[in-house]
Amino acid sequence: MTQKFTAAHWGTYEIHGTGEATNLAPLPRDPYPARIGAGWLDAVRDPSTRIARPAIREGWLKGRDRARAGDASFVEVPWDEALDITAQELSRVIDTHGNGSLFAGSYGWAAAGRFHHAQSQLRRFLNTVGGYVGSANTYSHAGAEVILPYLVGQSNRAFQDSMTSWSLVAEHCELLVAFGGVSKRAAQVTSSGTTMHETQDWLDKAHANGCEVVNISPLRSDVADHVKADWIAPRPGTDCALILALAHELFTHGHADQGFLARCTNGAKLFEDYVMGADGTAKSADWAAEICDIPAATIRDLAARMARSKTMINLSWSLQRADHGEVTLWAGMALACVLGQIGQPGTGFAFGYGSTEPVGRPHRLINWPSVPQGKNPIDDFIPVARLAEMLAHPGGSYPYDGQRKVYPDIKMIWWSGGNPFHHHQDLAQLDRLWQRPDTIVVMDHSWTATARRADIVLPTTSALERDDVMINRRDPALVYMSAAIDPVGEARNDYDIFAGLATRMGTHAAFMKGRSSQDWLAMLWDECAEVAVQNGFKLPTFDAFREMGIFDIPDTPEERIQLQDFVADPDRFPLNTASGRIEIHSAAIAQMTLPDCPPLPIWQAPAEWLGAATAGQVHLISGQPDTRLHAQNDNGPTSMATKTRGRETCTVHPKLAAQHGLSPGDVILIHNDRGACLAGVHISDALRPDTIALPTGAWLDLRVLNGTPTCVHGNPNMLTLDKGSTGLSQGNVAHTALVSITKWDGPLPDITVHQPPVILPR
Ligand SMILES: Nc1nc2c(c(=O)[nH]1)N[C@H]1C(S)=C(S)[C@@H](COP(=O)(O)OP(=O)(O)OC[C@H]3O[C@@H](n4cnc5c(=O)[nH]c(N)nc54)[C@H](O)[C@@H]3O)O[C@H]1N2
Ligand SMILES: Nc1nc2c(c(=O)[nH]1)N[C@H]1C(S)=C(S)[C@@H](COP(=O)(O)OP(=O)(O)OC[C@H]3O[C@@H](n4cnc5c(=O)[nH]c(N)nc54)[C@H](O)[C@@H]3O)O[C@H]1N2
Ligand SMILES: [Mo]
Repeated sequence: MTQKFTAAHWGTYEIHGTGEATNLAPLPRDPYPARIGAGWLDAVRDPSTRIARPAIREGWLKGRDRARAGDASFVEVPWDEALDITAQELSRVIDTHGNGSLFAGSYGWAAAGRFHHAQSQLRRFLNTVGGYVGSANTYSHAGAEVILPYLVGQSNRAFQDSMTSWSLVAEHCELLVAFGGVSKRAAQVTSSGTTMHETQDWLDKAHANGCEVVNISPLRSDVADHVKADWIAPRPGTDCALILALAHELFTHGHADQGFLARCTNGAKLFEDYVMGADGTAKSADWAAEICDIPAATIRDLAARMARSKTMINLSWSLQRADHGEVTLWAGMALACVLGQIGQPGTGFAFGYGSTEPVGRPHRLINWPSVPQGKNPIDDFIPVARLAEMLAHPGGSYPYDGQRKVYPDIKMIWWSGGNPFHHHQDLAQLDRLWQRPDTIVVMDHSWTATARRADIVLPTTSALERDDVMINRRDPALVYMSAAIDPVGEARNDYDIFAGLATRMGTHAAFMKGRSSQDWLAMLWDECAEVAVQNGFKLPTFDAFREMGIFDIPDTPEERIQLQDFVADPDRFPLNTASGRIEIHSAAIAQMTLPDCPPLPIWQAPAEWLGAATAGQVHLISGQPDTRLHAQNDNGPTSMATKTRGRETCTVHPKLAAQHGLSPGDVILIHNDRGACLAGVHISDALRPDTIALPTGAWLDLRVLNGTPTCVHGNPNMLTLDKGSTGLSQGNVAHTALVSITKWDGPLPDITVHQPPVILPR
């Protein structure tokens, strides 16, 4: 029997077991298999969290009410009836209010396969019925997506693709200054799948080769202990001030590379003037020491080390998921320009080493085809994280990327393959605004907090229940994903659900093009074969690929040095920016006259930070979880094993624990004006005493306790701030939040979100 495989955003697995899979084993070639994978199969097979049959919220079915509380009852209906009701409602909304009242941004990570990609299928379908209002950019790095074209004339995607290769960092870099660290935790994940995890391996190689690592982060664990990084822990959200002070030191001691600044940048003199104090304040080490709450000597020492070393400055993506986050990114790039090491092997500037696995991978990139989505006749969209504001202010106007946009009036929301009641900030507010549309359709395989707040719930298969292909331009292998288990309950593939809806909407031919899913896979493979030939190699036949499971692309190693040509000859290879240079000053951004996004990277205090905290407040870091992908697999054994008394575990410094009389295993209430959550206590000195760390992804289990909306399970987005990072990108600011903590001595409320909702028979 030939070995079968499957893949997820966190890795590729051998399917073990006869008939239904009994185990998913990481590939032997993978040096650092993801911890996340161990909980996958059990999470997906868990009957209490799977949506077994189509379900309609009782209140909506009986009287079209909008009381979408997380504890609503649902009525199960047969597929035909569910599809009839959905199609009728979709037609009603389109006929009465137009397609511009249908929001289907549907942001989220869904599954890794190329064909059964939830959002692509949704968009393909809706494009056949007149379109929808979409969303632009990502929760991951909206700030970078919008600002990078102004700074370097490249999209974020192109910038990620051209990032200097890890192999060159390992070989040449003497000092890796890592803002937000480089963690094995976040590097478990690759959008669209991966056959290996190498980031930690590369970091280990750099370390073994004598590269010193400086971890600038509130958490020591953002760099693995054995790398022996120096740890500098500024107040969260103050990196921009630290970066400016490092530049100030370089200018002051004649260590600025004025030649590089003159040749390769625009506006360097304005930046130098600002840093040196033209506005009345020198951005000195002493100045930043106050803001960042670290010793001035540490800043001076770091600047001196950077000046005498081959230095790479890396910013993790987290730094721009914060108030004014894109400005911090800009400052980081400006600092790298002052140092003048951009365009050289293993030094300069990087964005996102460690934030996902493939960033900086020394492999050739191949642009594989994807399933065509068709064209959306509606050109309206919102910046992805402005969801709640859109629901609150139909007709309201706001700035975005140099434009003034107007929020649409949304009557229907359709979400497939994402979980806004995981990913959005200030969930109590979203919960209130979620009651506004007439109708909400959710497609998912599990009873997520979002599915529980839908009117129509259509159960999909998970990636383990269908054949698909992992074809990812950043990976050196292609994987045929075989079904590992039978569909759970009456779950259907997203594609088949839309096929049923398209029949009812009269767009069956346009949506399906007469093809089954297997036909689409074969067609995709044929298109891939053409791309392979253009790239100088041959793919096996589709049947042979299905048999072999993994196809290793030949000759994939390829090293890159970001901006190498440009730096070597800026006149011959100008950047696609207004000046043709790296823009340390941007006239285009100046013209936008945004109060919160100046034309230079300058320090602005964030909306919430420790420098303006009231007594007792601490900063909340809610980074990505080690044991799951966002909220996926939270119900599985790997995630559950790290909970404390069933709740998400929050890391608290011993000093803070002492102040509050906390012991390991206690439960705390974390609260602010927006809401609260309960979390278990883990005590560790590996973070700043005035900072707590609560990973994202505990399924929202919302109650009102003592008058306050409270997640009894530990979802940090009860506490985070929902605002645009600036009027430029409108990115989310998940890492900008002040909270207070109190020991919880009351009875512990049950966690019910891993149990199914009340299901009524038809
Ligand atoms: N506080 C805080 N919040 C954050 C962040 C943070 O750092 N801090 N990070 C943000 C970031 S960067 C991101 S990317 C977001 C992530 O937010 P999301 O991507 O929305 O989170 P997931 O839990 O991955 O949601 C994916 C959903 O798709 C479903 N799914 C899986 N397979 C299929 C399928 O085949 N079909 C369908 N229809 N559904 C499927 C899963 O069950 C799951 O519910 O969170 C953001 N939120
Ligand atoms: N295991 C796992 N890995 C993942 C994901 C997952 O869900 N699980 N999600 C993936 C996705 S969608 C994304 S977008 C990436 C995100 O990748 P990142 O943005 O790199 O991940 P985070 O965990 O949000 O943040 C990394 C670290 O930044 C630090 N940090 C937070 N605020 C500040 C600050 O103000 N200054 C400094 N210097 N450091 C700060 C925190 O200590 C945090 O541990 O992760 C990906 N990887
Ligand atoms: Mo993300």
